[in-house]
Amino acid sequence: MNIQELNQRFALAGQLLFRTGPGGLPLVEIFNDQASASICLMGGHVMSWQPREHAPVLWMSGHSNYQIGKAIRGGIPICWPWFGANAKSPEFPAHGIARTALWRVLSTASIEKGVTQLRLGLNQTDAGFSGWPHNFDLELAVTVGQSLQVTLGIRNSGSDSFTWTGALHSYFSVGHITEVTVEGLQGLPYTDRLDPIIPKSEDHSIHITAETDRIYTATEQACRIVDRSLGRNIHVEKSGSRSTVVWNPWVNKAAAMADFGNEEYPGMICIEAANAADDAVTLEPGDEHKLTQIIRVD
Ligand code: TA6
Repeated sequence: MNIQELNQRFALAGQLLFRTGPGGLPLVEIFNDQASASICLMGGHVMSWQPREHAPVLWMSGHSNYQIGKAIRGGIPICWPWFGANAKSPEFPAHGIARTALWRVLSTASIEKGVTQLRLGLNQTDAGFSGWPHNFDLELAVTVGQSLQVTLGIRNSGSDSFTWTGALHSYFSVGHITEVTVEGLQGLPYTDRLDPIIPKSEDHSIHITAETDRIYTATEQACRIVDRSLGRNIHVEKSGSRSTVVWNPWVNKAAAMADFGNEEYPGMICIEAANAADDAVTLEPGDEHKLTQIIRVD
């Protein structure tokens, strides 16, 4: 469906419309009494969310690619059906196939005063990737209001079981990373992906002063990003997720990524609702799993 057909079928007057964005990518623009947001149909990718009376909450690189088949740098990439590199086939795209595929619009709705919901779908035909030979149905529900709720539903629509890992790989905008702490994960074990041999833990909130890439497993704990320079808290709750990933690339890794500005790393932190490593999820035929992240600011 082209933009005109999408608007004819799914636009909501004064609340939701479709337009062509950077690189010619199809975007959904949502603006209601409580917030505004933009979502790219390529990747089912929430690119921005800004509740009224707050500065933008999600971070986006000024150097991101915007073309079909290339991941967008920032917002909320959907990593599925594997998190990180594919262990068996390292030549497969990092973080899976969902974030670079074109998703279908399933529905748009004003679900209560000032809250707008968009539902998108992706199946194995849409994704067109022979390297993942399983029938699946993904459904993404994005609910935009004073909070942002993103739910990825995964259904095994095939006749064989499959095991997946994945994440809602959320990039948050912060004033300066050295003025930020992350509450909620203190005392919990994590794998330091820069030094993965032995599990680590720390008994205080996270304060980032170098490249940080951590996977906390077996936890359903909510997190709070305390941003002293912007004078705000970003609350990150989750369900259907047993892993939380915390990432900042810092100087060298940022410089090594063409779609990440060398001076951009102080302005962001990733807190990801995931199922990674030992938290991989196996779905029998007909099984369904929902992975949800709920974000709010005060
Ligand atoms: O979630 C953290 C991480 O796995 C890092 O290791 C880094 O690779 C980051 O994701 C970004 O991955 P990408 O494939 O989007 O460049």
